[in-house]
Amino acid sequence: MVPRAILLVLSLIGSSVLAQYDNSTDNLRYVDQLIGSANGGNVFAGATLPYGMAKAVADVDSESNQGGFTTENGRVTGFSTMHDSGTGGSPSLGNFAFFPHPACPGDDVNNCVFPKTRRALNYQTDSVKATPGYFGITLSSGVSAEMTTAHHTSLFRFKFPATGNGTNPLILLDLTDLNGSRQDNATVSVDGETGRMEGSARFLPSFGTGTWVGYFCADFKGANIKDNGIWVNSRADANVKDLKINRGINGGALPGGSFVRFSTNPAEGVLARIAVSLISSKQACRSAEAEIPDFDFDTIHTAAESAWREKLAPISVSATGVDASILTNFFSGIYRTMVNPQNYTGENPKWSSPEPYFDSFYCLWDSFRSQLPFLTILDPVALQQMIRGLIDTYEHEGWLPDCRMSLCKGYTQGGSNADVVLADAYIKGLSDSIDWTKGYAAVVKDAEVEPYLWSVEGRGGLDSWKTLGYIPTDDFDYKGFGTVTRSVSRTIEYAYNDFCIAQMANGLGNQADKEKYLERGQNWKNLYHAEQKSLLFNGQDTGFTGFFQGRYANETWHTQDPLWCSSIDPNGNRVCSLQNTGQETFESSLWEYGFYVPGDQAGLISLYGGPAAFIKRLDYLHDQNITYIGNEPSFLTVFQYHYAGRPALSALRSHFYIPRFFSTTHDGLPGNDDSGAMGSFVAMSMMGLFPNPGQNVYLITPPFFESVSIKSPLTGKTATIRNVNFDPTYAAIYIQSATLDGEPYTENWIDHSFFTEGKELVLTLGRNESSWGTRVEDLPPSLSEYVGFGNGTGDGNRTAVVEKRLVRREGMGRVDFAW
Ligand SMILES: *[C@@H]1O[C@H](CO)[C@@H](O)[C@H](O)[C@H]1NC(C)=O
Ligand SMILES: *[C@@H]1O[C@H](CO)[C@@H](O)[C@H](O)[C@H]1NC(C)=O
Ligand SMILES: *[C@@H]1O[C@H](CO)[C@@H](O)[C@H](O)[C@H]1NC(C)=O
Ligand SMILES: *[C@@H]1O[C@H](CO)[C@@H](O)[C@H](O)[C@H]1NC(C)=O
Ligand SMILES: *[C@@H]1O[C@H](CO)[C@@H](O)[C@H](O)[C@H]1NC(C)=O
Ligand SMILES: *[C@@H]1O[C@H](CO)[C@@H](O)[C@H](O)[C@H]1NC(C)=O
Ligand SMILES: *[C@@H]1O[C@H](CO)[C@@H](O)[C@H](O)[C@H]1NC(C)=O
Ligand SMILES: *[C@@H]1O[C@H](CO)[C@@H](O)[C@H](O)[C@H]1NC(C)=O
Ligand SMILES: *[C@@H]1O[C@H](CO)[C@@H](O)[C@H](O)[C@H]1NC(C)=O
Ligand SMILES: CC(=O)N[C@H]1CO[C@H](CO)[C@@H](O)[C@@H]1O
Repeated sequence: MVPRAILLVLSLIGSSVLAQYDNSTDNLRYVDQLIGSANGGNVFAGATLPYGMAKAVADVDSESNQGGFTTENGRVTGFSTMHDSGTGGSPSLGNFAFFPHPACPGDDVNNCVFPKTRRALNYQTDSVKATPGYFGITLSSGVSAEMTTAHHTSLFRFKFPATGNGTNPLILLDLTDLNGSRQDNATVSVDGETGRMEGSARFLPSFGTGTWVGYFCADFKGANIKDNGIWVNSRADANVKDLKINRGINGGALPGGSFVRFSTNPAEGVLARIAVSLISSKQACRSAEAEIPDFDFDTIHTAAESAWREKLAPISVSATGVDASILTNFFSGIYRTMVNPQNYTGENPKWSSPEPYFDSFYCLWDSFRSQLPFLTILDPVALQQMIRGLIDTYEHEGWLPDCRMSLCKGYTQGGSNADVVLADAYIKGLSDSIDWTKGYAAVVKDAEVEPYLWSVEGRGGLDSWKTLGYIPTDDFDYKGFGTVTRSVSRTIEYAYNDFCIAQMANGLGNQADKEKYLERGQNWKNLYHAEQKSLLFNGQDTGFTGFFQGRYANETWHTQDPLWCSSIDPNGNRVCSLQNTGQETFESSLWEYGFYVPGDQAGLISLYGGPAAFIKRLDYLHDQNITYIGNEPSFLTVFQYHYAGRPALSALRSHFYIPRFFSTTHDGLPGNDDSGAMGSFVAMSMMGLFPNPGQNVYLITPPFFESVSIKSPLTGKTATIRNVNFDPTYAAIYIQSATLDGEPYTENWIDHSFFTEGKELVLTLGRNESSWGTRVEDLPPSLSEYVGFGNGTGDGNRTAVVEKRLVRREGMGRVDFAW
């Protein structure tokens, strides 16, 4: 891909220059928003605040315009204010676009091109500039557009070619979204004198049910208004100030909106301010006036930049010796973890509540694995608000969401993974301002009560779950409805969900629930088919026996090839997602789901024949490309070597994937960023502590930097991981020994108190795998005992090990029991 201006700037910052900024907290210069803006990364590349509702960017008509702008094959159709980042499926949001025309031929407003499909223009490739809080681009018409945002409000600066006054530039506003989902009765009214535009329209969510209504308020400044009015299809009229428009009957929404023309063309450009609201256009106007009162572009831009600088400030890395692209990869990944979800506090029309409200959880199935755990470390205040919002959603809508966007219920992909999100925050000690009693009731409801529509909340098949201990392939479920597929992946995700609930029950002192959910947490065992073999598609035996398999209600086995829906499945037409003809595994294979037992890796290792056989199988999964690092179920598999006593292989594997599959080019992501999930994978892998979400466990690998420090925003204490013998060529990536606060440390994992208590972990590296972190007593907690771990280790004194951990965890106030 052609590097954009920002990449050129970064490459100019040579390592000699970098060295003097080693400990600087200005990490912003390493953020490249265009990473993942092409090749299906679907990243939002524009201007926004952290978790901002206003997200301004140029929208293009490329097929993959999910994030609005992409650098591949698109012409600019407008500049809209609401976006999501990294999502798959239909393009999300893209509401209320502006489009600038330098003039209407013959000065006749009807000669300007209004409909989106016809007005699209190419842009000057080298004009694209994207930095935190800013996006700029120049169209082939010569109009340059710059944009910055406050929380609900975008400010655009359009500079028209200097053709002199009298050419009457025009800005139109389009009642549209990216996917043309507008429903009937959208409205816009223009104030003839001031040019203020107010209106609203109803839209469809991009991966969910129902509809939602967005409101806006737009004002203009900097040039004299000549006239204004409304337009429908290709005709416009300055004498008409109010429009109420139908969807139309021909597929896409009938084009319509408003316009304003200017009689002057100042060199400083025309400013267009637009705020959005989900409550009313009056509320949008109030936000606009409060957030951007003076239309002062530079002030708003600087404030946005500062907000981002502050978010990235707690983390600092030593840049010594490492390529600038490593830093860019890291900080850009971190940046993307705070673009979505979006903070819609004060904008929720569905219920009134003093609780915060976040939206664009798109979806928790993606973000529970490392994005939300990462925010527990870097932005716990925000995560706490998100959790409160999720619990409040349960309070008012009856269920925790699995996926939620634009105030609507999104589709559930597997388990009720909000359970993992809540458990993760709970065991890591997130604030008491979270009502954990209610939070616990919410996860228990997921486990106990089947919703009528488990396609969008909770779980299906709960009768079978409670009686048979698995979701049968031919489940008879008359109580609730959803796509009756994915019986294997749902079973093993439900099992982990219950394991997480058991941990919360334990912390809350509910012994009976702890036992009950611990038991259900082992339901994954019911789908283990010990005789199941796996042949490659050429008929050759993979050599592995024993896989999860679908099972009928009569307890006989269903048959799905363990490699179907894997990344080497040669059948490109296989249906593997949420379609009703889908398989028993969601977006992945029996092979990969075969590792998804996060709470009982020791039990799984035994089932697969002990640590050596487990490693062999895990290697095969990666080496044969069965897993696909571009989809989230792969994340944990990179680090699962830790549980088999080979932490060195996790380090090796993470370097296998990064940067090979995650580079700093526009097409540098292996799949949809999924709201920052991929970004968090990169960030946590590179910082050397990867979470097993839902447990108080981070698996230790050497950071990609000589050192990484993170100041806990909650305690103000700074945790540091330092590599001794750091090798920027990454030949020495094996931990030989470690100390924690100066004391020898042999466990290959660490808990969250590392961050909150500001500890120091020093890792001494070498070029060869060592015995560090390999003994049974060094392994992370697991429900079952580790057995078969060879001489002198498997018989370690478990009681002593457990006691040691209990003592260590006292500071947390809540003890998890997972061993
Ligand atoms: C931080 O960087 C500055 C400038 O290079 C240097 O003078 C200072 O000693 C560094 N501070 C620490 C704590 O490393
Ligand atoms: C157009 O008019 C505005 C306001 O009178 C003035 O500031 C600007 O310089 C003029 N632009 C040109 C290109 O003449
Ligand atoms: C549009 O307005 C009509 C007439 O008031 C009403 O019947 C219809 O339900 C409205 N449709 C939408 C999507 O708001
Ligand atoms: C979310 O928005 C509310 C209301 O504007 C604000 O009070 C809160 O601090 C915001 N949360 C975050 C994490 O920015
Ligand atoms: C079990 O159920 C499956 C699916 O309905 C059916 O094909 C199979 O014949 C049944 N087997 C027995 C032994 O009942
Ligand atoms: C796996 O994929 C990589 C490219 O991503 C390729 O180089 C390698 O040969 C593949 N391995 C197998 C066994 O197909
Ligand atoms: C370390 O590994 C290298 C090859 O990677 C090998 O040549 C060397 O002998 C090893 N050193 C030790 C001490 O095992
Ligand atoms: C354990 O030690 C015995 C005797 O030294 C040896 O034969 C066996 O292979 C060892 N087992 C493992 C798993 O290392
Ligand atoms: C194991 O450790 C516990 C706690 O330190 C101790 O009470 C017990 O005696 C030990 N057992 C053996 C067999 O050494
Ligand atoms: C009206 C419209 O553009 N609909 C599109 C929404 O997105 C889906 C998936 O990308 C398309 O299939 C629709 O055509």
